[in-house]
Amino acid sequence: MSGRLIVVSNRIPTEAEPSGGLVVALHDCLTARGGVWIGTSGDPQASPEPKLRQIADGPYTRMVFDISPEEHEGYYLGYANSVLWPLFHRRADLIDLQPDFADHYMEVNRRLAQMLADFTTPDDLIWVHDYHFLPLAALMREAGVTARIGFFLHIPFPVVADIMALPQAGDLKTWVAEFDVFGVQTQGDVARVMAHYRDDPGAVFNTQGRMVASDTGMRPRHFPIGIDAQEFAKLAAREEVNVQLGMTAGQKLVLGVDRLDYSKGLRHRFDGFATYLDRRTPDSPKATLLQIAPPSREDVDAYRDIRTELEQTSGMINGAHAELDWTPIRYIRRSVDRDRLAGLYRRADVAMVTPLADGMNLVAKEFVAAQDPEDPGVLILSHFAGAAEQLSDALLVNPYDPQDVALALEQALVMPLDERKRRHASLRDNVMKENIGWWTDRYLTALQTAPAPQPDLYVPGSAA
Ligand code: ADQ
Repeated sequence: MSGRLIVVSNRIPTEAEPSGGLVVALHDCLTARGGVWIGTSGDPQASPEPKLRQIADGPYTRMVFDISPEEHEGYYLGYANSVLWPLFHRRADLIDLQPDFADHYMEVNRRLAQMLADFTTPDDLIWVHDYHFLPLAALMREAGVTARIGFFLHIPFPVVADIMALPQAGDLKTWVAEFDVFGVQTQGDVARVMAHYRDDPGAVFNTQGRMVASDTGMRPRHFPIGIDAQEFAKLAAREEVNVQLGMTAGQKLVLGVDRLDYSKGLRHRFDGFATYLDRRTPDSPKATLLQIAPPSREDVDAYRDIRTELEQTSGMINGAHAELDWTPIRYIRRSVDRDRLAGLYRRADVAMVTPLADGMNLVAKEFVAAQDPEDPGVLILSHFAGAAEQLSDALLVNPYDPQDVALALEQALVMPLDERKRRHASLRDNVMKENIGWWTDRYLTALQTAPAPQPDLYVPGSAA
């Protein structure tokens, strides 16, 4: 590759040696290839200058740009997290449509597009991450960028009916089509991207049924994101000894680990666990659900109520079922550091990963990597997590149905060792092979070998 790799994401790591799966993967990839990582500074400025500022140099360069406090409200809290996030997670009922949200979103993207046009050369490879920057390729093309531009969507792509709730539904077609590679997590996402163009004479489908937006040649492709599984497995084996939970012998540990977000289905999970408790017989194992869920995005209205709702629900369930030596639900709002988390995964008998919608869900993969292959725990996984496409040997559940969740929990808690080992071996095989290095290489190869960008903008509804 002759040009530089340029990664764009809303946040960029500020520490010299960053932690966390995706961030580490991009850090390693940029360290090996050289390049630039660009994101917002996280420090809103009254009058942001249209300039990229270098904040660190080394094997690769980190650059930031400022946004104003109003743009933080409108672009980040508003359009990205109060419109696109709920819409893409099948919660169109939660979207908050305010006209200045879209204006600020476009303004931030337009300013960044111009900064990138001034900064990049035609040989560079530009890799844009996530829903904060959907219009970036279209705006960069307008600003004269001819380099290859790829996109990766970390969250699910919505169904057409939900997209219609977006006032910019037509624009979304152009935004997506202008990327040379539009990467999504799953085959289901690819199908939903294609459905978005199905009735559009401006889009054509090749003989394999793959979509090619006529003017641009863009292809949606799936790239299921992975984790650094080897590393995580080592960490978990080392840390298990440090986990002290104060549980009595014979009690089983059921673990939930999530950001506090309505898409993660926590209240439904508690309902499923309560149904398990209601169905218990005297012989059933005593299980404690340890749910770790630190609050996130508390500035967004839709996030404030979940916390209270969960505290009330867990309080009611404990009130009905707790005994002197047993608290059925332990709900922890503090964040847990990575080492401890790895040890907890290893110690857990069951993990409940039951989102109502999720691009992938890395917790499911971390749990699998952390298990002792000779005595593994059981993964209960929602059909609606992207990870379900790869991890089909988990116990797959419908998170909306508390009976289904309770039955899976009963099955998991008494599953014989040979079945646990068989299921885990298959899951582990996938998590180890399709790891984060595999994902980065696969994506960048696709972008490097994508057909050269076409100069014309895709116009929805216009036949080629
Ligand atoms: P997230 O919604 O943040 O990411 P997820 O993939 O579940 O979701 O987790 C990200 C990371 O945060 C994991 O490494 C996990 O260990 C950590 N984490 C989560 N809860 C934690 C807690 N309570 N304490 C400490 N650490 C915690 C988005 C998409 C996902 C997609 C990822 C990557 O929403 O669907 O899998 O990007 O593409």
